[in-house]
Amino acid sequence: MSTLETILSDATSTLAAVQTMPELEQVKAKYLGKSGSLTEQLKALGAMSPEAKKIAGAAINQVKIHVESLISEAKSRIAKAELEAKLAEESIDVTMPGRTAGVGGLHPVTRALERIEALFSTMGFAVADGPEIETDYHCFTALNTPPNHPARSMQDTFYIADSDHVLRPHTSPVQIRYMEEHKPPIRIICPGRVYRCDHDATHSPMFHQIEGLWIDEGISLADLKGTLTQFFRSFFERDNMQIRFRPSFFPFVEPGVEVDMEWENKGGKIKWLEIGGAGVVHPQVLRNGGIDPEKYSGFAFGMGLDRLAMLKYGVNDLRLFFENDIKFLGQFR
Ligand code: 2U9
Repeated sequence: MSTLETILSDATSTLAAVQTMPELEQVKAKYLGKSGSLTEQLKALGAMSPEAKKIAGAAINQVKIHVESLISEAKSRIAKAELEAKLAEESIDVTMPGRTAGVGGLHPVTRALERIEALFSTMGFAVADGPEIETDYHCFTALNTPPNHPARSMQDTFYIADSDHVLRPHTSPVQIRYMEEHKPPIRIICPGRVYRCDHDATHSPMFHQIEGLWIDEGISLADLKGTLTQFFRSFFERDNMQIRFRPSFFPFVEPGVEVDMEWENKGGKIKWLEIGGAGVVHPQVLRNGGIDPEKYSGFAFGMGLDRLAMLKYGVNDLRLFFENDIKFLGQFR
């Protein structure tokens, strides 16, 4: 066998066995590299006569072309095998659960509020709102609590220096404004943020209240009792929950009542829980709102929305509602 034939048959079997790209590079260098066997053959042409050079050169080139095509065949074979191996290794497990997009949810206080609004709307109440920065008049004076009245300290709020504005300590000014602009019958609930100088596990300087007002001819304490009893039973889904009304004092109502509900604590013990305040709107407050107390009467009530949400969802620290911790909030989706 001539040298060229040996080179070709050697290259053919070597290239058929090559498995990886680095191996292929080595084999390529062995034949076509700087001191590869075919390169050496070509170099030897220089010492030949023109006649011999022509014949030998053509033969070497033919083998070179053949070897080059064997190399490119091996190259695509290896590339294909490598791709297949990679795909097999990276195979997708279609039984794996998908990655969900982080879906948000409503804040528990918002959820409680939406539920409360829905329940009161079935009883014919509309929702009203108003400014959080309020005049001293709408927060206190119109509600029968003139400057220096001792009841002001009960709801001490944040006063804005050198102005007659405060951060509202209750949503009652919303009812005053509503009365100024509407004639009875009036049937509204007023939810919203309110502010007081207080901060512990059950008090936050900002919290949420929901107040209500129903004014018409002949509205009495009996309507108040029926409305609130119905509301608490529906909200807590307890058809025979007992609601208790105890005499109390608030400057804007007469008579005034504290509202308690029957509540079973963790140990299964039934006790009374104070849940709001209410009363028949004071005649002077009606007059302040432009309503004739000789013709109309009404009741009003107030309760802490956050507290209702705490009881409904079993949350024991009010501050959790306002810390925006996703681990806490994520439980209410
Ligand atoms: C007008 C007339 C009367 C609203 C009332 C209460 C009693 C009351 C507290 C309950 C829990 C506030 O969040 S709380 O601390 N509220 O006790 N609120 S009567 O009376 C009004 C309101 C507006 C025009």
